[in-house]
Amino acid sequence: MGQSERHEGDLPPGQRLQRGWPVTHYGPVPRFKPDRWELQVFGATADGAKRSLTHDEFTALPYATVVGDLHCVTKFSMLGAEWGGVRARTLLGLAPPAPEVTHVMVWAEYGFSSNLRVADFADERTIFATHKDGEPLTAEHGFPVRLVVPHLYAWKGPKWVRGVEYMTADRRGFWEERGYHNIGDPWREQRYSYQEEPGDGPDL
Ligand SMILES: Nc1nc2c(c(=O)[nH]1)N[C@H]1C(S)=C(S)[C@@H](COP(=O)(O)O)O[C@H]1N2
Ligand SMILES: [Mo]
Repeated sequence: MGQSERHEGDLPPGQRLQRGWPVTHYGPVPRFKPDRWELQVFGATADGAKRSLTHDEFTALPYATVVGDLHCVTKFSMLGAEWGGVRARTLLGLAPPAPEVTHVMVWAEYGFSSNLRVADFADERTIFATHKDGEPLTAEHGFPVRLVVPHLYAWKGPKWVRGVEYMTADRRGFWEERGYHNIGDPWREQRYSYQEEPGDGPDL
């Protein structure tokens, strides 16, 4: 099915609709400590410098909303949520990557991570969400900041984000190292790493 044939409200293959919003993650829910929290942008930045944003600095960035779905690889989907926060594009503008950057690693509390191609990260709907449907996120859903990448499976969106690493070569994140697909496009049902084709990801 081509992208042009997709309609608002469609479910990717093999997914079912979920009522409510379940909580899914590996490990404990971190406690937010405002004065210790910072968002770091590091790796191959254009000027070689590392950036660090305090929580106040982050929440002062331009606020945007995007409508996007959440597709968990365990087969439930939530459709049409309105996410509020800071677009990934805004961060790219604030801390530009070097021209040779091809991928980013998004880091969360406790070492959780997920890798994305720069184009997926720079997508107009990729957002560091602080709110859903006008309400601040709860701790379980990623407060204070979680990434949402509506066009990819939801593990590509770490909750409790703390860092963005610009990379000049691809590297697998937490689930991508543990059997999940390196790209994770739900419309192509890219669930598992054994489905990868040459060029989809680094060697396992
Ligand atoms: N830090 C962190 N973020 C994570 C995960 C995780 O284990 N740790 N799980 C991912 C998965 S598999 C899913 S489906 C979504 C679930 O988000 P929700 O609990 O808000 O529904 O979070 C993603 N983000
Ligand atoms: Mo998931």
